[in-house]
Amino acid sequence: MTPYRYPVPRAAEITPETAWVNRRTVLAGMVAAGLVPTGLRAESSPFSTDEPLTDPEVATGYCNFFEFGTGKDDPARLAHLMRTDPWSVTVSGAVERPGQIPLEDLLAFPQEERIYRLRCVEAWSMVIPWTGFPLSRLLEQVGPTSEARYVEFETLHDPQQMPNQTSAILDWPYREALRLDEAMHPLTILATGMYGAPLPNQNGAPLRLVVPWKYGFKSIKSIVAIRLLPERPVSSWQARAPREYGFFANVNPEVRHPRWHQATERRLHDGRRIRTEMFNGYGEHVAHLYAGMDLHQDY
Ligand SMILES: Nc1nc2c(c(=O)[nH]1)N[C@H]1C(S)=C(S)[C@@H](COP(=O)(O)O)O[C@H]1N2
Ligand SMILES: [Mo]
Repeated sequence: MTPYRYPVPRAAEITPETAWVNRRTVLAGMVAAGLVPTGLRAESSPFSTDEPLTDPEVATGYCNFFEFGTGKDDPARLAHLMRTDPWSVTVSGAVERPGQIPLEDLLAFPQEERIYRLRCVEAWSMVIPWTGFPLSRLLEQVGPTSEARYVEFETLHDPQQMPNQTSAILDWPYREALRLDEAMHPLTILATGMYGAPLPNQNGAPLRLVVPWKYGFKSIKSIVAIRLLPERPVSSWQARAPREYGFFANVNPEVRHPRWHQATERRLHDGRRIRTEMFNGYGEHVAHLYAGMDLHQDY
């Protein structure tokens, strides 16, 4: 398969297979015609990789979003059940200005395009052009107090819209967290779109975290709550299997996961197996955050 290259192919070149492909094709057409919302007209970033992009049909069809099922195609089939409008994010805890922020206010922040590698702990990876804004932009607006050390995120919790939340596979809602300095790092973004179009539901619409030097499970989808905390919280994956999922979850080829080697990864767009890089290749930007830490201990 030839590597996918931006911009997206003309709608006529894509064979619609299912309803969700159809919707995405329509979006691609809208992008080409300049009809996407102005909030998604993004500046590109020096943080972007110039590696070939993953085909959008792969990135939107092969997903992990356990709220809709554990199969890779469950999210694409079922995520239309989630209502993303209206949407808001509640910010609470150790902040000067807590409150409920409507999605529209977040879309009004200047949006940038960031082409990032996404490395799943299951040892596959993709290259995705996200649209979004630095999480620091939002945190500066709400003003962390001197107590704030960690930032916790929570996904929507509503089994009516997320059918697999009736299962006990995770302690819902899905929760993730970062240390405050990781959250403030300029590589850390809240994504509102991908491939120049609004985020498809299965990829975490309308707002998801993207932390490219960490395993994919840190990049929590469909965020409804953000809490600033003095103490380190326990994430959903840590609670489920603490030996398998550490708090930091930095991509590290030297620390193996009990079920998957982390030394190599499979690029989903061409099936190529490549060597995994420390911090997913973002070490020059983030290694200093972990100076003096034993990353075998703090995995
Ligand atoms: N709420 C929520 N966020 C989630 C997940 C999930 O199951 N639920 N899966 C995570 C995992 S394991 C990965 S690899 C990425 C996958 O993102 P993608 O499907 O957009 O590629 O989302 C992460 N965010
Ligand atoms: Mo993952």
